[in-house]
Amino acid sequence: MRPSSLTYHVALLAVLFFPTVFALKTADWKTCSQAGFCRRGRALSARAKEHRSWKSPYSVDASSIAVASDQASFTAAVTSSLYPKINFGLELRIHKDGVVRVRMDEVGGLRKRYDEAASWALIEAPETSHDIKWTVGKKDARALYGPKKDIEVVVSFEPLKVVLLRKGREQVVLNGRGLLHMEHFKKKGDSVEVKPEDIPEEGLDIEDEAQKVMKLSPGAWFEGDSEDAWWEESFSSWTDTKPKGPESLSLDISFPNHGHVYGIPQHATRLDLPTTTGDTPTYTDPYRLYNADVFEYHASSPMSLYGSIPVMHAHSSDSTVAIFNAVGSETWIDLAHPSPKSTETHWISESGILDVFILPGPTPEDIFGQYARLTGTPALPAHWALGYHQCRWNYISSDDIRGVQKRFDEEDMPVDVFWLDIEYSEDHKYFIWDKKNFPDPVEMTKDVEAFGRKMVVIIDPHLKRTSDYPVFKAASELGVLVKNKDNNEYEGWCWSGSSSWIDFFNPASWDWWMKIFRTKKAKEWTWTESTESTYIWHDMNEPSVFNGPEITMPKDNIHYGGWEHRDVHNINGMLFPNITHQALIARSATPKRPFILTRAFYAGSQRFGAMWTGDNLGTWEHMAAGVQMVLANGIAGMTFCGSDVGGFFGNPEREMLVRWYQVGAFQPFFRAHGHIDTKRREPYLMEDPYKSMLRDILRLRYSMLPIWYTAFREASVTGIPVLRPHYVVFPHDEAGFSIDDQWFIGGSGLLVKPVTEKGVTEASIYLAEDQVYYDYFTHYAHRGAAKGKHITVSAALHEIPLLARGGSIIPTRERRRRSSPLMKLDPFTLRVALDNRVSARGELYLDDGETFSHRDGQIVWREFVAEKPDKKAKTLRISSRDLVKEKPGEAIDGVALKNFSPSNNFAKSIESVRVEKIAVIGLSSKPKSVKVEGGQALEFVYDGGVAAGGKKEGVASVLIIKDPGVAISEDWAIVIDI
Ligand code: NBV
Repeated sequence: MRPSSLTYHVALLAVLFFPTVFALKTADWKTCSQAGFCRRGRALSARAKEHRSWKSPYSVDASSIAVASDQASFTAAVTSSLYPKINFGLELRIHKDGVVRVRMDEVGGLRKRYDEAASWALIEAPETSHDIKWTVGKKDARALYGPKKDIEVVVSFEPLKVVLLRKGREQVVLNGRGLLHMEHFKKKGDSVEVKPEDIPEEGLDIEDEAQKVMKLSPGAWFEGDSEDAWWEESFSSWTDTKPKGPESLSLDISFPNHGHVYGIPQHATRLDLPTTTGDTPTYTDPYRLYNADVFEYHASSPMSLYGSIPVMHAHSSDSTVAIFNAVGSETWIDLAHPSPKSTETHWISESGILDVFILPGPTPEDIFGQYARLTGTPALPAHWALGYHQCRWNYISSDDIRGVQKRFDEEDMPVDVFWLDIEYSEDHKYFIWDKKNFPDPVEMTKDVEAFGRKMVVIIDPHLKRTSDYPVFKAASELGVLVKNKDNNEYEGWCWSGSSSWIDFFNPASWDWWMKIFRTKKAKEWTWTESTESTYIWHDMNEPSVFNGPEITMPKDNIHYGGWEHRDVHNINGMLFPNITHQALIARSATPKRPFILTRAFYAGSQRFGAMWTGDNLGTWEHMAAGVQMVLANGIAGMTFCGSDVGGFFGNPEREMLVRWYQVGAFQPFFRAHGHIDTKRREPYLMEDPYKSMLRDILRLRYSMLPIWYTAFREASVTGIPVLRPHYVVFPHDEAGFSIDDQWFIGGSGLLVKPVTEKGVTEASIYLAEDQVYYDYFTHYAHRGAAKGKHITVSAALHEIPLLARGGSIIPTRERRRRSSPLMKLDPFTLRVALDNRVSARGELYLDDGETFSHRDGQIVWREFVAEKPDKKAKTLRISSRDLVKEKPGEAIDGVALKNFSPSNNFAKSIESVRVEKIAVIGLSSKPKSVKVEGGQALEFVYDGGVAAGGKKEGVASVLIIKDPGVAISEDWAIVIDI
């Protein structure tokens, strides 16, 4: 039996027999000290620490500086005093929005370094600013820019250092600690003559004066005196042949005035990233970015997981800045806080050029915009994709799927999507149905579609190497499979046995792959046994290879263009959803928005769909870690994200399952999933009271779909994540910078803190401002405080701590339906949660939810405002206005509203959709009358609550206006005479 499969099965037995005791395995993955280049990088930083006057050997050759005539770029030659004959080129570009791109590459080297990571991540070549003036002095070059001319980039020449300042304060510093090192390509046995004057006094490790003029191993004081893992390296039973030799890249990036850093997903750790170096580091290893299928991952660890986004936000109460380090190879990141208000990081990558984007902020929202202009915004999902997804490994037959659907309907539980894991396929030849159990896949899908529902089917990236598998056969004939180091088709082991992997870096694979997804017969093999309601799940795309080093591909495998797998590993997984995304758009005459779930991801993956946090464990610890991970993924672009509800491994007890559904219902991607050996746990299988609790949670999610969809519109335009952690909403409130267990949903004003602990009956929520927050269910008015305040809310098992921030108008749909498409013509309820100043605002975005007609203006986008016409007025006016008209400069999915076509068939199609209820929460007295402005008087019911007026806490008053007779897509106003 292959080794990893054996370990897998042993671990599986442990899960089965000791359901809550999980074996946390780490030995299959490297620590930094087991990865040659990371060891070298950390040793470099240790040497730098030992020598007080450590100085970077890299400097700018001032005579080589060239500034483009339009000021768009600054270029210069860089040399290292250790290797005077090796040339490097430095380039800085300042983009229109103030982002600074810093690139450095070896020039005229023995080989070319991989320089295409950014081209996979970026949406287009960024526009550079011409509104900049570089001033080149003797010691440095400077550019002052920004709307207030308060941002400055300084390139110091000797040693090379790049600093971004705002108002004279350092924001980001590259190579401030002198850890920059681009190992140049060399031949075995190369050494360099080091001249005595090139050796910094304090930086020298060598005591013998005579040695200074001898041939030293290259840069001994700097690089160390051993050729550690330069030409070959082993881990466990694998040997990496490293034909290119050492080519790693080390760079220190400091944030001298920022004490909190977030991002670099994916790791199972806190949002406010814990330290890995310094006096008392939380972790002893650096954070690792190397897409990996980590079996039973630890809930708190810097270890790699399935995806890698080299993006880090640095935050303080004054500003937020960020960096995007566009590198595709394995990367380790050390992190320390030399003082509570500053951060030092050290990035060590195995290969690639230096290509760092500095995002100047200064607010979190600016950072999201700057990052989105580089790598794109999250795709606007199909509306149904925000419903509830029911998955397990595996639903075993078409009739099983039909049976599950029937039970959901019998129990009156809404669900939108049923999922099929790998066992639907014949011998794990994906696309090919196992006809014994799935004799009628198209009919089965149609039965699901009959209720507006969809199927998602898994397509793993490993292709069974057998000539009766048309997908493998075609890929092999086309020559688009990844090659091994000897340039033959790479063969590894996965679910399908002996397998090969498509090399999506090869453009010849794209067209072919796209054609596979057509549902009609064609000359080539197409997936005729699927429908246009069949969507895709890409698992195992790190790629996971059972018999490969660290359960993935050997690094010396070869991709298109001759690049080694080591150069592109972290990008590789993203290409599957990328090309499949295009395929699903292309398969229909009227293109529909694709849905693709991916496990591996990279910067830019947000353009192609959703991701999940992989194989979590059925423990409370993992439930809480999942929340932190979803927040971290969100701020790095992957906002359409969720964790397996219920936990992938293990059999959750009832209480845990209910809590897990509560967490899932408040994550963007809401899917229950479980391992093949877990007991079935569909919500209808529970007994009461748990079953009713689960039903209520599902219904709550469905009632809130308008909120989720509206938040996704905003994310798809601005890049602001759907789940907003505290530091994003209150960037000046230090007390909240480490909060990662409560969050806001979009701009709706809903603040949630699901319980992730056993036996809890109360929860403490932090309120950052002097504002009223109403309990969503009881309308209890909690009062925050200007300096921040913790409140306690009841959180018995059936209760979800959920508050509506005063000042919000929240649109919901309260009718019960089997699936979300059936809600299309349902009426709306508006909850008006009045703030301290008796006002509120909210938004609602709607479109057909499945095609791209929204790009053509087929949308409804409303703003609701509740306000007193003036301070002393005795009336409260609640109005609805058309944001399409109000904001002509805004864009939806890249198309400016002013360019929309005037005819709006979508708006017409929902003309009849009413507002069926308006609930005004927090009025201080019973209104005298309520009427439609310029129209009829309306009936209302007023419940005065319990002593909740002014600054007092208690149950707030609720005014219910039933059936106000207004349509959701029209302008209207309702006047409440108070
Ligand atoms: O395809 C089987 C599973 C899948 O259910 C899970 O969600 C993935 O993360 N897959 C991993 C492979 C095997 C896991 C042990």
